[in-house]
Amino acid sequence: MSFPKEGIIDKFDFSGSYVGYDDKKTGLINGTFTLIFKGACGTEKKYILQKINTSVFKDPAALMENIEKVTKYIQKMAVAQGKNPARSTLNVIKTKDGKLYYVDDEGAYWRAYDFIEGCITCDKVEKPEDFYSAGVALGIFQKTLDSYPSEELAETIKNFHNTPSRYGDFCKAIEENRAGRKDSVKDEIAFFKARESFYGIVTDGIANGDIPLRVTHNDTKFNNVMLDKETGEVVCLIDLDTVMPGSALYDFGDSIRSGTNTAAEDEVDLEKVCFDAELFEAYVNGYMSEMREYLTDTERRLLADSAILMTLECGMRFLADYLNGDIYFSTKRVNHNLDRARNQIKLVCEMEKNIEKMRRIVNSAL
Ligand code: GN1
Ligand code: MG
Repeated sequence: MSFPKEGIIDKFDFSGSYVGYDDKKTGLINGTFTLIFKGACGTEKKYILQKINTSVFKDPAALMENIEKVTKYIQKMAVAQGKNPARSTLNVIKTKDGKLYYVDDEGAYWRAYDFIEGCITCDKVEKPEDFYSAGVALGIFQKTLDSYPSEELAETIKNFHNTPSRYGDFCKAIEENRAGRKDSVKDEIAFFKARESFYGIVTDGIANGDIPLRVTHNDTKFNNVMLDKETGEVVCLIDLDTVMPGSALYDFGDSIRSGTNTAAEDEVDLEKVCFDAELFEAYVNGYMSEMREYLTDTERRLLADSAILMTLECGMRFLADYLNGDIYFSTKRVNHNLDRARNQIKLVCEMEKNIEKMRRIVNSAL
């Protein structure tokens, strides 16, 4: 992504004088830059500037409203609990005319945050302690927002983690076969079709009232968890674009999908893709330390299964995008989405082998 024209930087209420930028290359959706400023006495201050992907987020104004409401609420709760609000969540930097985003002359949407100093985010979990902390981070996030009325937030991407609806999109992609790739992925298609009866486990619970709608993050990949660079302790969850009403199981399951994979999400050597039960246990313990008393019986019963559900959902999204001609996720090579889909399929198989063990781990943490 090319760097924004300086005119854009001028629109935000940054303090100090602009020195330069870094291009951050993680994330499959938005373009992200770190801006460096110098204050009057020479101190450096950084900000995050992002171009919102409006083909994914069709209503960036509602998205920014959601983020502002949730971050202000978390900051307020942090102050009340004697915590540092600046390290408890993101902080939106408004434009000079008080808006949550700036629309440039090409119609692109830009937004900015304070840069949280002294933290790291990693694509891969290196040690159980870090994944324990990630579980604590999600637990704190959900617990803090337990009292926030989720109906005040907009559903910025309809049916984002509605797995039956994602499966419907997947079937449509097969039928349309837009990129002409259908016949080359028959086995992968059959894998997702064979599991159709499983896809409703969470949406059915929501429909019959056994699973509450909460404020959820909806993109709890390990690299969206900020940890302290020195101590490894929890700082906060970042990437709040998909914060909206959802199920706690979406967040738990997606964390496990991303963090317990012994390989990268796009690793092509499937021998390397396994499920790490030790990391699963660490996450469960961290998460439970915060959320144990808040979960309903149905949520507790489905925690282990939600990891399989979210892995299946992500896998079918990658495969659907492959069938559609790679129009959603950013890709760096021809079969990138197919590689990702195969990787998730392997991970599902590994989790299915471990499901009884996973359920036992959850039960002992309760
Ligand atoms: C996308 O933007 P990023 O990389 O954090 C996607 C998630 C997927 C993830 C898979 C808005 O997240 O749902 O789980 O890729 N975000 C959106 O890596 O679709
Ligand atoms: Mg994201």
